[in-house]
Amino acid sequence: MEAEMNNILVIGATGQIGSELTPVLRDKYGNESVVATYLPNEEPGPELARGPLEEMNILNKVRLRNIIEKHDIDSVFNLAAILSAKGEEAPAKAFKVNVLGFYYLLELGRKLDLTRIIIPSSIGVFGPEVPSKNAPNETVLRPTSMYGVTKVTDELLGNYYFQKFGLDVRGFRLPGIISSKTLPGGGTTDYAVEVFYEAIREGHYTFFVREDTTLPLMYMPDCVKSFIDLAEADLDNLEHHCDFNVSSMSFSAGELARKIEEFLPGFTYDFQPDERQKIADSWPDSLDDTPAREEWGWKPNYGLESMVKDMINKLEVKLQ
Ligand code: AKB
Repeated sequence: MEAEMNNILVIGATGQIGSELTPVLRDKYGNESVVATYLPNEEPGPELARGPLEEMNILNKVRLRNIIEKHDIDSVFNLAAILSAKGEEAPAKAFKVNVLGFYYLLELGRKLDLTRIIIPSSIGVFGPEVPSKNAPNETVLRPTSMYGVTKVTDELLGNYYFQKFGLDVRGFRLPGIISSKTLPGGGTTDYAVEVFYEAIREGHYTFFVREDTTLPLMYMPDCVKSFIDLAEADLDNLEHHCDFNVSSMSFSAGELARKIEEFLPGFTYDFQPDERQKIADSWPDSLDDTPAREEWGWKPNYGLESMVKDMINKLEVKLQ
């Protein structure tokens, strides 16, 4: 049986995903029904101001509770996270934001009887023991980054709150997300976004991973679709809750560079791996996402060629 999402809270609405998911949720559910939060040091921008806006840090649990009560929130998308590269620089902060912040939200979800919480997990949950090709949904999770440790914990916590308290918590393991609106903030897969900006602005990009580094990636329109499809899926059909693999495309840094070169002749590139290479090497090349396809009908629309074409079209307008 499907419960409705009437009043939605998006935590972290200014980030790479939040800045694109929030407007789509507002188009679908109405401007007034989607409350967007931003951090005290951030500028939310005019687009996010077309609906209710609240300044909030997820670690401020009193304010989180006040906002949920003030807007009579029933469903929460939690996009507050410290990503993999930043998590290695600031592991304590990553633990607090990614685990403690989510725990506060789960506790409020239980106490205030929220209908639904959606939280992205990540390919960061995987470690080097996992088969690199078509990493299974059910496999050993021994990540080597702090980010991965926090995301495995979040998956387990979300599943626990569902089993123990019946709180409907849902999530999937996002690959690296490629998008043209807002830059990602401190992940290992950031090269797959930065390369487009530099190719258009400078005609050259130095990748911070090796040419043969192959990872699962996804274009933002598919990422937004995955959030909405999972959030709207019928609970009765879900055997998994917070730990779905979701796959879209996989390619190496070299393949991405050569595809961009086809659209931007004269683009040059080289490869100077840094400390992020170690994280990339610990993640699988591709994922088996059969449970997501079977339980909530996951199906992406974009591949390498259509994504590169659309990114270049959008960024050529944005950067001119
Ligand atoms: C990162 O690189 O940390 C993120 C992710 C794959 O979760 N983009």
